[in-house]
Order: sequence, then C-alpha cells, then structure tokens
Amino acid sequence: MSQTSKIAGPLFIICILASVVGFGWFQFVYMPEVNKEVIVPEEWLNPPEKTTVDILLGSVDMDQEDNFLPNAISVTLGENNLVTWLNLDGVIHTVTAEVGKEFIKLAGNANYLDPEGGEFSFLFIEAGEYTYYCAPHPWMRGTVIVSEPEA
Ligand SMILES: [Cu+2]
Repeated sequence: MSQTSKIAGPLFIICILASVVGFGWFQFVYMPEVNKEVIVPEEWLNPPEKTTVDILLGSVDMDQEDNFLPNAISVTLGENNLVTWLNLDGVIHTVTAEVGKEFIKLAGNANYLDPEGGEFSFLFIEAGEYTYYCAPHPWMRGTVIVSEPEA
C-alpha cells in the first residue's frame, strides 16, 4: 500500500464530516438567523409626535449658514422617530442617506423634494447615528441620532 492510499480513507471521512457540519450550520444556524423576523414594538411604528426638519429658503446658496434646520436632531423610538423633511426653498433638494440599509434604500441620490412644499418622511426603527446630505448641494448636511426609550 502506498503512502497516499493510507491517508486517502481518513481524508475522505474528514471531508464528509466537514460537509455535514457545514450543511448543519447553514441549515440550522445561518438560515434561521437570516430569516428571523425583526419584532418592532407597535409604538415605534406609530410614534405620537412628528419631527420636522425644514429646508430653508436660500439653502441652494453655499454661503448661507443654515439649510437643513435643525441640521442635527435627536429622536427617541416610540416618541418622535418619524422624521419629515420639508423643502421651503425655491429649488429641488434631496435627502440622501449615508447610513442605514433601509434609509439608504429609500433616500438615494434621486430622492428629490420639490421646491416650495415637497416633503420626504422616514420612520427610524433602529437606534443609531444617521447622516445625510443633499446630492446636488453636498455642503448641505444633517444628522439624526436615534435612541431607544429609557427603560
Ligand atoms: Cu440641495
């Protein structure tokens, strides 16, 4: 018997075992984790208070100090985590997200808010610090800090 054929048997068994373990992990650990439903408390989905960020008249002017106002806000889940941006300027602006999978999906570069009254709302349901900007006017920047309610 050659050297090679002596280790072929054990190697084959190790390969089979590794496959079984890998499949088991995929089927019973990985997939349930991926398919797990995220349970969001009812009040987080229907917060009693609204939060509004105005896009001020003249925001298109790079030298104007205020554009998103307030440009940094803090909200609490279940209280005021529905944020609405209202465009009061005479030109189109965007709310373009930099952080958060769902926020980025809904608030992209083409998330245009019409002049004089266009709005965009987003319900934050995960704590974190979210930044965004206006795509055509990238000096316009804002932050939303989302916190869980205190227990
Ligand atoms: Cu803009």
